[in-house]
Amino acid sequence: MSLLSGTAPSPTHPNTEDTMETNRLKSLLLPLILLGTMVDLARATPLFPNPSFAVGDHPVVSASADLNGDGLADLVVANDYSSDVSVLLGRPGRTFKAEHRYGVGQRPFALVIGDFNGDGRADLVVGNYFSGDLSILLGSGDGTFAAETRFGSGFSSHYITSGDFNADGKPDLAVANQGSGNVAVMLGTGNGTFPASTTYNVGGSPWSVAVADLNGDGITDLVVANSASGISVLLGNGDGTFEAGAGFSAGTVPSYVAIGDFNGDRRLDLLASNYGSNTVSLLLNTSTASPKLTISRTNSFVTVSWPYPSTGFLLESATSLTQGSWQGVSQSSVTNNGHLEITFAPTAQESYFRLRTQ
Ligand SMILES: [Ca+2]
Ligand SMILES: [Ca+2]
Ligand SMILES: [Ca+2]
Ligand SMILES: [Ca+2]
Repeated sequence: MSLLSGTAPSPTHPNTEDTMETNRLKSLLLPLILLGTMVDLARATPLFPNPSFAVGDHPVVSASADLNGDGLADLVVANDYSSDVSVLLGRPGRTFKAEHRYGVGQRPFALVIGDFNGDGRADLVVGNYFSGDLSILLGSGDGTFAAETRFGSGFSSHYITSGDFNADGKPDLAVANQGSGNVAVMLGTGNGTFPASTTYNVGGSPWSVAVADLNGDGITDLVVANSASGISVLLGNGDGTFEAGAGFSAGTVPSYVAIGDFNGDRRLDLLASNYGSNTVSLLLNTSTASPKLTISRTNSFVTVSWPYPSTGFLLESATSLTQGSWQGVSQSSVTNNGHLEITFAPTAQESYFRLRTQ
C-alpha cells in the first residue's frame, strides 16, 4: 500500500485520521478492481491481437505456403534493403517461429513459391531489382533452403509469376522488368535452373505480369500491367515463345490485373487496378478461339498435336485426297499431357482430320 498511497486521490471530507485512512483505502480499491476487470477482459477477448515478427530491413513482398509439410502455413518475406529473404515457419495458434534469413541479390522486390526442380518440395524464386537477376533457393522440405543460385533476368525485376509456357510440365517464369520496359520469359529445365531468358518489349514501366489463356486456344498467354502506358497482352505460341504484345488502355498507372469471367460469357476478362486514378478498369474479352496445331515429323510418323484438352474434342474421322470418304480413325488418337494428338504414317497425300466437340 505504501507504494500506491502516494498516488491515491485525497479523501473528500476527512474527519478523523481513521476515517481518512478508510476513505483512502476505498478510493484505492475501486480503481484497482476496475483495472483488474479490464485486464481479465483483455485476456478473455483480445479485440486487436496484433503480434509482430521480426524480419529483415524494409520487407517489401511476402508469400505463403506450407514449406515443411506440417499443415501450417509458413511465410516468406523479401527484404528490400537487407537483400535477403526471411522464412518464418508457422506454429499452432496462428503465430510464427523466429525468422531464418537467406541472402539473395541486390534489393529483392519480387517473390514466387513453387516446385522448380520437381522433387515435390517448395522452392523460392526471388527477383533482385538492382542486380538484374533471379535467386532460386531450393527447398529441402523441412522449411530450410539451400543457398541461392543466380540467373540473369534483366534489370529492375518488379514482379514474377510462374506457368508452363511450353507445355513440357516444367514450370517456367515470367518477370516484369520495370526499368527495362520488358518481360523476361525464362523456361525451366525442371531441375531448378533457368539458363536462358527471352525478353519481350511491352509498355512503359511494367509493374506486374499475370498468366492465363485469354484467347481460348489452350495455350498460356501473358498479361502485363504497364504503370506508364496501359495493359499488354502477349499471346502464347505454345512452344515457350510469345507474340508481340498488343496494347490496351486502362486508367492512370495500372499496377496489377485480376483475371476472371466478369460477364459470364466463358471468356476471361481483365480487371486492372489503377494506382494513379483510384479506379479499376474492366477490359471485356472479345476474342474467339483459334486453336493452333503443332505438327512434328520424323521418318516414320507425323504427329499433330491439338492444344485443347483431350476432354474437349474427339477425333472423329480422317480422309485423304485418294480416299474420297471419311474413315474412322479413333484408334490413332492418343493424349499427351492432356492434349489430343494424332499420329499417322507420312504419305505423299494430304490428310484431313475431322474433330468434334464432346
Ligand atoms: Ca508449415
Ligand atoms: Ca523443389
Ligand atoms: Ca515449361
Ligand atoms: Ca492462349
